[in-house]
Amino acid sequence: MGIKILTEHIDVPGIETFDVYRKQGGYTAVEKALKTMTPDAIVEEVKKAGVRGRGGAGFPMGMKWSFLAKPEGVPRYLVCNADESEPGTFKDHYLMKMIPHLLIEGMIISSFALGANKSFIYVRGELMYVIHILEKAIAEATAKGFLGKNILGSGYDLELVVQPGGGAYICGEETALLESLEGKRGNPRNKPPFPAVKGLYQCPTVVNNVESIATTAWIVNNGGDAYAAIGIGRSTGTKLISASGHINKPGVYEIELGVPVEDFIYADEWCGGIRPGHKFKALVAGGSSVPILPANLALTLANGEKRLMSYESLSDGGFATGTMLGSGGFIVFDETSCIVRNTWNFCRFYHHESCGQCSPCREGTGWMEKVLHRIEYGHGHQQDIDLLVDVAKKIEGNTICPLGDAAAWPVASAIRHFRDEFQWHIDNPSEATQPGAVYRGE
Ligand code: L3W
Ligand code: SF4
Repeated sequence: MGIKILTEHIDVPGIETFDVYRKQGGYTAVEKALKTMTPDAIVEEVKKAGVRGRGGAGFPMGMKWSFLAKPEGVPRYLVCNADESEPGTFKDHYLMKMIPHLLIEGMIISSFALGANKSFIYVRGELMYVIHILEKAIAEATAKGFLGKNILGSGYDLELVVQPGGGAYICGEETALLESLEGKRGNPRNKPPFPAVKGLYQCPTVVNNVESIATTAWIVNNGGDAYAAIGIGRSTGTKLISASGHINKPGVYEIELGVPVEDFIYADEWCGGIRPGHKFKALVAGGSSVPILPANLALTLANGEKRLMSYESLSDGGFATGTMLGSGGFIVFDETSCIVRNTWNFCRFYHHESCGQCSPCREGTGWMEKVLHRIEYGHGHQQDIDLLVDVAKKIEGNTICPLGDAAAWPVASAIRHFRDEFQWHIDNPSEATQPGAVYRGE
């Protein structure tokens, strides 16, 4: 078993309570940070750690922190993005429900480092029970003097607010989240200005994912260099992977970055292989927004080396032969999966979740969904495959927020790698529309 930074104590009975968490060494990082470190020293350790944003973009966390504007007399905010709605991604929810104090500890450290006195955890609205778990944990931490006024006698004050989300995927996009937090409809804003300059209530704001914030306790306790020594290259540390699909052991796994994709799928300590009697067909490695890969490209790079679970290795080959680590939503498909149906399903999701502000996304996702639907249901036209490629291209890079790209990439990549399957649906409508019919390459 590899090193565990976030999940080491996750199975300890009662770890969701303050007392048990504290017995396992919890809140020692807050003590160290507030009593012995300056905010700048904490930012420095996070920079040294090289930890990259775990929500999907992989943007260096320390760099984001150092972009935070600090105008005199203007409040700064830290907002934790716990809206986790990416299909295939369920790791933040797991972390919060199992070990809520780890996130709270990270929020205290990060808020102190950024000079924020009021911070927010914006939680996916459907997860009311997680919201209750967090609120209970916040009440415990406050009662023990780790939140509120003059924390541990340091003179530092922090109010931590849990906000239920608006129930839309788009509210996980950082600027839509801020709009929603302000009580408005969750429409993404144009960037720049980035939240680091104009965020919540137009004040400087850092928005970080749950998993990113939760790492800061370990970084403060062990140092940024120790964190950077874990993982591979610029993919430092560990990553929570939400594994689902046709594998023997779906679940949330903490892996050291750099594990071969093949080992992650087949080793008993992780996914435990493809379900008995079936073959690995395709992989979505980083949540529904990233390009899908056929099994051979998922396992092996163009140079014959094994593909690794890291930001660089997963994107090796660009979009021609690679994909992205994204949020770590790892969905495995066996040969019984219809790629056309799956692509339509993802596209239907993005069409439904588009906020409608930009025409390429609003109209394009709708058209792609319609065309995919007719191919899947046996009414495809010969020109439909090229039409889909064209619509996807026109969306990509032409929208306010990444939802447009997120809708375009799965379609473009499915056609790039599984064009035969789309063609088969168009050429054999009566066969393709039989229940459970799947193209098997014959
Ligand atoms: C200040 C600059 N700040 C960039 C900040 C920016 C943001 C971060 C990354 O999208 C992706 C998306 C999904 N000054 C800055 C700056 N920043 N330049 O850095 O920004 P960006 O634009 O690269 O990405 P994003 O808007 O954060 C996130 C993908 O993740 N995804 C998963 C999404 C879903 C979930 C979920 O449900 N939990 O995570 C999967 O791939 O498609 O591409 O903070 O402000 N000059
Ligand atoms: Fe809204 Fe889509 Fe434009 Fe994002 S890309 S702002 S979701 S219309």
